[in-house]
Amino acid sequence: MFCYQCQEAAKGTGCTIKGVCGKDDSLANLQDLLIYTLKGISFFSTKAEAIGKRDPEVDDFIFVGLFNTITNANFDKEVFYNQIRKGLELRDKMKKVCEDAGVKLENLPDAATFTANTKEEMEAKSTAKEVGVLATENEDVRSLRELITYGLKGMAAYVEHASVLGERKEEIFNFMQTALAKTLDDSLSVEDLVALTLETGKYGVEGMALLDGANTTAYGNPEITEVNIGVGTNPGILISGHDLKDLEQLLEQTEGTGVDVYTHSEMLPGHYYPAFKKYKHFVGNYGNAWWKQKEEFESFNGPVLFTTNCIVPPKTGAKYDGRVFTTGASGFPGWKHIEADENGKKDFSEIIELAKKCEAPTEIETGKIIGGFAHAQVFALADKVVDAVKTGAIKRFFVMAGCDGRMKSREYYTEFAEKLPGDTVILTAGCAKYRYNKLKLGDIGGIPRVLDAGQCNDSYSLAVIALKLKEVFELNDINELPITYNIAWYEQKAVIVLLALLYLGVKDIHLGPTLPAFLSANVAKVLVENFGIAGIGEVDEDIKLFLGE
Ligand code: FSO
Ligand code: SF4
Repeated sequence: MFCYQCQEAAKGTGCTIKGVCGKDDSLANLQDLLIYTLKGISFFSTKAEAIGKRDPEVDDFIFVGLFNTITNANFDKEVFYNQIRKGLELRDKMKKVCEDAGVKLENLPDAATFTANTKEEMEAKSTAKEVGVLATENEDVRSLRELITYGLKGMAAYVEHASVLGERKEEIFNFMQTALAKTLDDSLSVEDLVALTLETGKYGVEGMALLDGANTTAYGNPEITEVNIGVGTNPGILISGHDLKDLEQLLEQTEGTGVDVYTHSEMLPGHYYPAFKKYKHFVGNYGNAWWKQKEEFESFNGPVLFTTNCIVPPKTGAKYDGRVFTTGASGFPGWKHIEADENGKKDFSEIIELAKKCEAPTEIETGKIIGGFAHAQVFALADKVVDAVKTGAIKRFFVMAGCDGRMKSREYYTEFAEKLPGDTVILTAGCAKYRYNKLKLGDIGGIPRVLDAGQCNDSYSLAVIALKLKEVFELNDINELPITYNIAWYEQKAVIVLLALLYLGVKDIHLGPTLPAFLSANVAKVLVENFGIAGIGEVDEDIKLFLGE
């Protein structure tokens, strides 16, 4: 195996024996083979699309397949055998569509022609040199191909969530397939791939906008909300991940059953949506970011439902092992996976029955956290915010969106938030917020000093807010605003958020706790020279630097 797609890549270069995430060698290889299969499908589907013969089944298959391979999403090898088998059938179907339409097919790459019918054949192929990341010998081309692929993975997650809510955009699907096919094309230069990287950011913005529209149309605009972090006396179900449709169905099905619902990690922003406020049994948020789950699932006492990524493999004998369920793109061997029926309906009754037999959660903290500052809510407060900037009550905003993770070096973000002067405001989204959302940082004239827009995809809101401020202050460039970007990353959704910000013209983003292992020296140089991307340093020095002191 060779994997360097997330921030925890071993030794800062790549996992080669076993993933720090818990993914083993053969699972990593199968994930590579699935991506390789998706590229093969895209080779034909882009040609079919060009002659007006697109197939929505391909769109779905591509985004689900990409999503399956996001860090911590799916550890179930059976899922990958199945996906590769289905993918090869779909690839050959699209090949036939091209042939029947008389499309000239020549110089077919191996991804478009290989066969693997049995699990053994798939495993053998998955270790072949041409399949993995290291198949691309030129380090810069490899770096850019992977940067694009990881961006597409993040984009895939967002369009999948939008799609279950009925919002789809062919233009985005076409781009995803075109970009995948281009990663097979040896004739593209480094410059071509840099351009494709920025185009990936463009479609990242579109994907996040699509999901924002889907979420807010279905559930209303997030609004200022106090979320309880203590517990009640009923047994509960803990829901994690990002899929709001799953949250909706779980809330509907648990109503009146005596079972409460709590959010974990990235599902916290579910509380900010008006549509979910009517559920009295939607009690609060339990715990912190994804990586604390080993302890927190134990003390939660009830069942857990994973709707997307962020699974940490349990320790052998973990008390909660028998009460975890997955759905959507997530999966783990031995944990029951709940499928949707043909109408998208999921039956959570088994989880609810199990919950009834469990004890209520053990309280691990008490109090409230505040959030719900997505674009509409911030626009509603615009006068107040603009006034505070004009009077100097707010000197600077710090966008600290992104991810949390288990590395000790992430303590930087807590210290950074604590040491920021009182006339600064943190804008956040994603699970990065857990590093400082329970600190008592106070407010500025009623505006909390930490404004949480929501999930990682709601970083889109932060961009919309920045663009609005640029307009209000009549500036020519988004970079003239008093906003500093100090972003934490972990997995591939953060990659698409980063590419989206670059596409929007945001400069001088600081990225930590470490720079991606998949950036070659030359690609990193391009990002530094053109966009001012930098890492992080020591808290005190960084704050001085950002405040221009
Ligand atoms: Fe995972 Fe966090 Fe939202 Fe990231 S919980 S790490 S960018 O924020 O994706 O899923
Ligand atoms: Fe390593 Fe991250 Fe890849 Fe897991 S996803 S194998 S931790 S680089």
